[in-house]
Formats: sequence, C-alpha cells, structure tokens
Amino acid sequence: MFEHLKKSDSEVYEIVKKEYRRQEECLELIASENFASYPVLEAASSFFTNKYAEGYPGKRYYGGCGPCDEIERTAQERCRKLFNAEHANVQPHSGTQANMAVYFSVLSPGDTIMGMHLSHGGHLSHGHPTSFSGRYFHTVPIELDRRTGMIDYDVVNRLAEKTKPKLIVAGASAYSRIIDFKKFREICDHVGAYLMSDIAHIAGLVVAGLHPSPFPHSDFVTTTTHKTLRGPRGGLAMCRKEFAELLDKNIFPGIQGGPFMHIIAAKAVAFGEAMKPEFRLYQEQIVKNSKALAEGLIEEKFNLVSGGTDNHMILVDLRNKGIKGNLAQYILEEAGITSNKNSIPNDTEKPFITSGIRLGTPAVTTRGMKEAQMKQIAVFISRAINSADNKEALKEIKKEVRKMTDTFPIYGWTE
Ligand code: DSN
Repeated sequence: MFEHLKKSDSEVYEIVKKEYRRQEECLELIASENFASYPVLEAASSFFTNKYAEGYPGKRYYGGCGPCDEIERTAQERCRKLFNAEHANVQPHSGTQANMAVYFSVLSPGDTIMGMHLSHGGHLSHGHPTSFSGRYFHTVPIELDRRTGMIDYDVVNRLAEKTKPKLIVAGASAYSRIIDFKKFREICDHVGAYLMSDIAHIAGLVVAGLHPSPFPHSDFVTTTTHKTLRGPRGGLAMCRKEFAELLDKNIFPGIQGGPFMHIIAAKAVAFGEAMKPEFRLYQEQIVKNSKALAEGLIEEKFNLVSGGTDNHMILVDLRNKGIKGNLAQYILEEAGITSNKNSIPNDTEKPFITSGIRLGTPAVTTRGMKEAQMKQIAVFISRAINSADNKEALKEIKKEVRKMTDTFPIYGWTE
C-alpha cells in the first residue's frame, strides 16, 4: 500500500504515515470520527476519482458515464433499503450541504427554521448566525431543559406555536439522549412545518434499530456517512417521494457541481457493510461502551450533561473540575487521548474555550475495545485531567494508552 506515493512524493508519504501512526497509537474519542474499512478506503481512492458525472444516472452532462450510473444506482438502492427511505440522493459532499439542499428545496430566504442551539447540542447548519443557515433564514433556537439537560417537547411545541417555523430540524451534534422524531412530527403537524431530521451522528444506530428511525415521521432526512455509519467522508439526503425531484434539483445543479463518484462508490461499500449482521453487533457494542465509559466517568466524579447517555456520545461538564474545555482537550492529547472541546448548555465560555468536552465510542469500538477498556479509559481521563501541570504524569499515561492501543490494532499496515 502507498508504494507509488512513497516512490514519487516522499514528503507527502511521510505526512500520511504520521497520520496513520497517530490514529493507531492514540485513543480516538471524537464522537463524530471512525475508522473506515479497507474496502471503503479502496473504493474511495479508486479510478472513479477521475470521472466527471454531473447530473444523475441516465441523465448526465458527460459521456462515458456507464459505470458511474451503475455505481450511483447501486448506492441509491442500498441507501433506500438501509434507511427505509422512499428517495435517496447520495451526492451531497457533506452533511451541511445535504441540509442546505433541503432548506433550499422548501424555504425562501427569510423563512423561519427551528433547530437546537449550538451550545444545546445543535449544529452550525441548524441555524447558527455564523452559518449560511442563520444568515439566509430567520432562526429560532431550541434550548435544553436546564434541570434535565434533555429536550422538553412541550417547550418545543409552545415555541413552535409562538414562532410558526416553516421547517423544524430534529437532530444534534452533541446530544447524548434519544430523539423522539414522532413527537417532532406532531409538533410540525400542529404548526404546519416541514420536518427535517439530521441523523448524522446516530445513522449507524438507526440502521441497527438501536435508535428510533426518523422515517416515516420526517419529510427529509439528512446524514453524514462517516460517523457511526463508518463510511467515507460525505453526506446523504433522503426524502418522501413527493419531494424527490425538488431535492435532486437543489443538490445538482442547485448547490453542487460534479458528484464525487469515488466517494459514492465508497458509500455503496459502506451501505453494503451496514446491511450485514456484524454491523448490528458493532452498533450494540458502541452503545454498551458509551454507557460503560459514562459510568466510569461518573465514578471519577465527572458531571455529564443529562446525567448519562443513550447513544454513542457523552458530553462532560467540566466546571466542577476547574478546567476549561480547550485545556482539557490539550491535556488529553498530551496523554494520547483525542477528544474535542465542546460548549455545554448555557455555557458562559466562548466556543473556542468552552466548559466541556465531548467523547464518543464509535472509533474505539471499531478497533475491538469493550467495556473493560472503557472503564480503564475513564481512569486515564481522570488521571490526565488531575495532572494538568504534570508533564511526567501525562507521559506515563501516554505510555499506558500506547500499550492499550497496541493490543487493539486498526489497520495493521506495515511498510
Ligand atoms: N463536525 C461534526 C461533529 O463533530 O459533530 C458535525 O458535522
């Protein structure tokens, strides 16, 4: 592997190798990351990289699109089956672009959308003022209940009654509890809004039946393909049949040019993997691991937003530990643990500082780790946070982390 790159561009080759080592040697706890399989990686770097295929299967703006049509149809069909969707567009380059295409399908600039506030678990593309979504549309942020750290559907309903959104986004980037899509549908029906469910984080759990499906409740469902779904980096947009033409038009030519056919090929491979029984077992282990990590952290006196987790993710409120999210992220990295600083509900710190960190188990579960390792990781985290000023202690934890990661190799690539 990489023998051509090694020969022709040793500078880039060495950097690729560094990234490989980082992934193998560190504990990857970023909730939105995962390790795609070799078949997914091979498809993503395949000869489809070279091909332009603007348009859709059977209706392209370029010649030579026979295999492109075949691979895109395969991806569409597998995607529809996997999510039980009436229509699937596999071309979005990312989750944000999938969301943008949906908004542009049914909204006009200035229309009102409602979605979770960024520091209450939402995503930039759910209406944050710095994103296109908050600049083109009037947005009403949903906040979590202060006491429980969870969505209060009665409050959402009252907010919707008052503000009359044209579209409601059900979905999150940092919410560790089940999202009740049925309740969101009822609220949408009550105020005449479209429902777009963004399942980027939980797509794998949905496929495995471990989180309620956004269908049949949603008009549109968007996701990325690289988080719990463990595919290539990319997006997907699905919808009811009645919106199919509108959605397709708003992806191409609406907001994108040529589709990334190599990534579509890799998406098809990932969907194939997600149809296998092993995938369900993998998703079950993600949740077991997440709960075990949460328990371990609670034993180490960490406060978790909402008190625990139902999914692959944990949001830690660090205020009782006297450390900000940015410093915690740095300290953990020094100890060989990769995480990300994250705002917590009603955070008084700026998004680049934050009072929390977000942790997730999809990646460590892919490498075969189980509950026992999660308990040990919770202790590593606690020791590291308590050793913020002690470089030697952090080095020692890093050594122990390395011992653990060596026992659970990911790709086993040797030069
Ligand atoms: N940036 C992603 C995450 O980390 O959750 C969402 O797109």
